[in-house]
Amino acid sequence: MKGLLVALAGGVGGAKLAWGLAQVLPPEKLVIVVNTGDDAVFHGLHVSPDLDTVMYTLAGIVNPEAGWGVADDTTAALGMLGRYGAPTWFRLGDRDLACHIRRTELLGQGWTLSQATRELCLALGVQHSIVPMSDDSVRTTILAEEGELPFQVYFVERRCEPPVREVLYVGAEKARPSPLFEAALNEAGALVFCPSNPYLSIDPILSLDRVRQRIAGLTVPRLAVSPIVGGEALKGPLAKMMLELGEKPSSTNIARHYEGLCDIFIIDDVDREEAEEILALGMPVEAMPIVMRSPEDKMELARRVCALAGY
Ligand code: FO1
Repeated sequence: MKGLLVALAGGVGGAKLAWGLAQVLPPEKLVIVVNTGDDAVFHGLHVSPDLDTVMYTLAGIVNPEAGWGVADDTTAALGMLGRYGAPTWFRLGDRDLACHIRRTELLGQGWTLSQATRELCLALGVQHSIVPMSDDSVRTTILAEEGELPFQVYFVERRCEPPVREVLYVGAEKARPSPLFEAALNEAGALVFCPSNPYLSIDPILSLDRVRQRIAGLTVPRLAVSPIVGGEALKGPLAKMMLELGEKPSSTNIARHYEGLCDIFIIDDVDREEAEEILALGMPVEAMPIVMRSPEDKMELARRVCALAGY
């Protein structure tokens, strides 16, 4: 009997593959471990953007245009908050706000983030396990030329414009993986790095106490799907960030990032010419269409990932 397929995810690209995997694998075979380095407090509410993006996507209520937030949401509450003088650059919709209010209430009653996430997911009918990477606080912080910026300030308020010098994961070295992440690592039959931004979504997970060593020591198939296609990021600031950090945006450089942690590297057909260089890093390469536009694209990529992982 195969163990769990453990998917590491964050952001919109990660949520898309997570959705595909959830169509292909039953709930008892899949654990989606999600970045919480992006979490922030707005209007006194604990917002977990990446957890919510995966939860809304699996629940079928995500805003399809943005890839985050709830479909057909309105912003009446945000409008009123603005009238009261609160900052409104972080666009929290009315339906979305309910999630943050409920989460904040549960956390205030002593629930862990893992417990609160399970409660919210069950309420939305999500059967698959969506697990925060940690119940402890980790805050991704951008060290820009002008100084340190909290992640959402950099990402949303400043639209990823400040050039990045370094990405910090404040609190990560002391943060323990969540109990279900820990258990999933013990029972893993395969590990998948979703096509998420390595710096913003995957590295916060890898920087948790002993997680990188645990993944380096896994003997089950470990696969990564490149978030770069033809030198461009599928979404978000990854290509710009790579240039600012002194790396050419390419699948090869993403593969280098996962050296020692990944056994099979999946690239898009258009990047086939990079296969040899990636293979030289010790990672066999599989080329296939990895741009997920339709539900069929997501399921097909998930099926191929599962087949390569032996599922
Ligand atoms: N992203 C934006 O670009 N602008 C927003 O105003 C914004 C609001 C927002 C509200 C709730 C939520 O769960 C996510 C939201 N996001 C927004 C997305 C989010 O900040 C990023 O996609 C992730 O943190 C990066 O993975």
